[in-house]
Amino acid sequence: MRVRTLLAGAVAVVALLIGVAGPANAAHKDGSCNSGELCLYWSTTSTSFIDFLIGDNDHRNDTFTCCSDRLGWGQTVADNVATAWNRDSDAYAVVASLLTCEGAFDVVEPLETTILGDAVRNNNWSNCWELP
Ligand SMILES: [Ca+2]
Ligand SMILES: [Ca+2]
Repeated sequence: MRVRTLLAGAVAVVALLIGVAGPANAAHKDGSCNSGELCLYWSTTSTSFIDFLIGDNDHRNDTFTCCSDRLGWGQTVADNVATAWNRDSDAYAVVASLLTCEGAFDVVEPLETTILGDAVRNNNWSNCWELP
């Protein structure tokens, strides 16, 4: 009886760990580029990035969160993004040159990875989502 209780406890712990790692638990700016997020990279997709589950009206107070061994880590996101990966399967990601998604912009289609256009590459201050 005691063994069975311990086993049940162990199974519950494993289920909890799997739950935390699952894509249904995508977390905003946690340094993991999850399904449903927009990930903005310092340069190519092998450099540091920041992951947005929701839009952000001001990139000047953000830094690249993943990963400490990658180029660009810790630098300010504003005016420093070259590549974008939209991991949402429905929404269009907008990267803009001014605050609150104003100014020049580039649109990243659902599930697309792209080098940002000249207007916003290294000239980004905010991002938002647009549903089709
Ligand atoms: Ca994330
Ligand atoms: Ca911000």
